[in-house]
Order: sequence, then structure tokens, then C-alpha cells
Amino acid sequence: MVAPRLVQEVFTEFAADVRWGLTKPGQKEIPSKYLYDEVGSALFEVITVLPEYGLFRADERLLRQNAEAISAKLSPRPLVAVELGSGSGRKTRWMLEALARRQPTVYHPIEISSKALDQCSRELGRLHNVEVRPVQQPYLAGLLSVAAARQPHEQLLVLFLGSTIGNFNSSAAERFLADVRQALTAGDALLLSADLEKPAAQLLPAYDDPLGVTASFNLNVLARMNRELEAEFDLSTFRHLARYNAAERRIEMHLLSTRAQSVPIPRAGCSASFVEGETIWTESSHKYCPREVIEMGRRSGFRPLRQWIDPEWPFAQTLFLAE
Ligand code: AVJ
Repeated sequence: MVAPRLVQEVFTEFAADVRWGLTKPGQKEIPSKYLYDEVGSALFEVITVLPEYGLFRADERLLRQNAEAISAKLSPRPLVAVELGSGSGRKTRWMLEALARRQPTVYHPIEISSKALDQCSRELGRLHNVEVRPVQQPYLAGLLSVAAARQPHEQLLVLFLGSTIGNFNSSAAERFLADVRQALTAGDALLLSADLEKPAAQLLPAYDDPLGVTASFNLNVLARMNRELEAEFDLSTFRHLARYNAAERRIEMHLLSTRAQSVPIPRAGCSASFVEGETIWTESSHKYCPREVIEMGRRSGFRPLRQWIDPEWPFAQTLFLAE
């Protein structure tokens, strides 16, 4: 009896967000978190191995090269590492190995996808001196529950990798970091990844690859509405669109309706009407300059300790201490 009610509640939140985002006046939108159901998360894993999607490898390179330097900056106290949105956990291995060489480490991957958590536990569960304790919750709720259970002598290290911070607009990003800071104690640490500004010619193929994986990743949100909300989207009448918004310094992903149409979405209690060429905005990926990341951390209650930048694909990792 319990499981069906839970499923119902998840559908209700998705349905409410869809109804709001597809019937409001002006730009239609669907929050980007809905891209990551089981199919979407699997497609994102494929995106990370595409040659055009340089940011994943830049993040991984920085971790591999600097994991020792990062762990040397932490206190020798027992460490609790918390990762917000671990995905498969593939690149976190480098960090955990370096940490575990110095001290026993508890690692909490926080994810809403149970598939990703399983994969992550398998990938990282056998590392020496590391204990994996998965948390299936939204980021902040998960972080708060880990923080509530901490021992006073432990240091928390929050990992927010992959430039997921770029999904937020700048004021939301800062609010989010301030919320993270609130959950921490002075002396805790934050390692934050952010993709940096670079020429649009380098950036765009990362979000519009020739194989069409990113297009499938984006179109999946229409397929998901068909699966979960009994919607009647004809995917062949929508097209993936990635563009660089230079004024806002972000990549935007949209789904463009190639014709005028009205699409019933019964379980959201609405239909969505499109004029030809109208788009649904599905994701933003903000691109930063290095100083901006430092300043954003500072304003949220963190002291920057050090920043590393990948020269091949401009990308920054910044280590902060909670003040
Ligand atoms: C996982 C949010 C960092 O914005 O680059 C990849 C998601 N979207 N290709 C990004 C994504 C399209 C990705 N983040």
C-alpha cells in the first residue's frame, strides 16, 4: 500500500510542474531535473563519454591530478564526504582514493535515482578504507540528514562536481551555496566544479553532438510525459535546440515545435498549445569566469583555499572552507 502512494506523489509534483510550465504565458519551460529519469540518466552517462562533451573529462582530469593536493588541505580528522548528485561515481574514485590513503572515509552519495546509487555503490564500494552509505534524497534534504547524524570530531567535505551548479541561474546558485553553508559547521569543506566561458564554437557541439545523444536526452522529457502523464507528444514534431545566450552567458536547451499543435496531457489536467517554432526551455548551463566562482563562494559564507583550472577545456575546481 505504501509504494503506490509514493509513486502517486512523485507523479503529482511532475504533473503540477508540467501544467505550470506548459500553460503559463510567455516562454514555456520544464525544470531540468525532469530530464533525469532512468532513461535520461542513462543517456547522460553516454553524453559524458562523447568526444564533444569536454567538461566531464576536464573535471575528471582535475580530480585525478589534484586529489592529493586537495586532501592535503583537509584536516586529519575522520572525514565524511558528501556528494551532491553522484551519478555513477566514476570520477569521484580519484578523490576517495586520495582521501582514504590519509584517513578512514565515509562517503555519502546523494541522488534521487536509485539506479545511479546502485551503480555508484558498486563502483566505489570496494575501495580500501572507504565506507559507502547512499542517501536517496534531494540534495539539500540529503545533506541536512547527513549533517544531523555527524559526530562533532568529524570534518564534512561536500563535493558538488560536474558543473551542476550551472543549472541554476546566478541568484539561485548563490542561494543554494548559502543553504549548503547553513548545513555545515565552520571548518567543513566544499569542492565546487564550474565550467568556464569559452568560445561558442567549442561549447555548442558539447550540447548538440553529431550523434544526436544530447537531442535524445532532451526529447526524452517529452517521452517521459507520454509515459507518466499519458501525454500525446509526437516526438517527430519537435526538434532539439541548443543555443548560447551570450548576454546571460549560458547554454540553453530547448525543444522546438516544428508546427502549430495542441497536445493533451491528461494526468496533468491540461493540454499544451504551440505555435510553429515555439519552444519549451528545458535546461540552462551557466558558464563562469574563475573569479566569479570564488566571489560567489565568498558571499555564501565560504573562504576560498585554492582553485585549479584545466587548460585543455577551461574548467575550474575551487576548494572552500566554511567560515
Ligand atoms: C549535468 C548539468 C552539468 O549542463 O552540462 C549535458 C547536463 N545537458 N548535456 C550540463 C547536460 C546537456 C550537464 N550538467
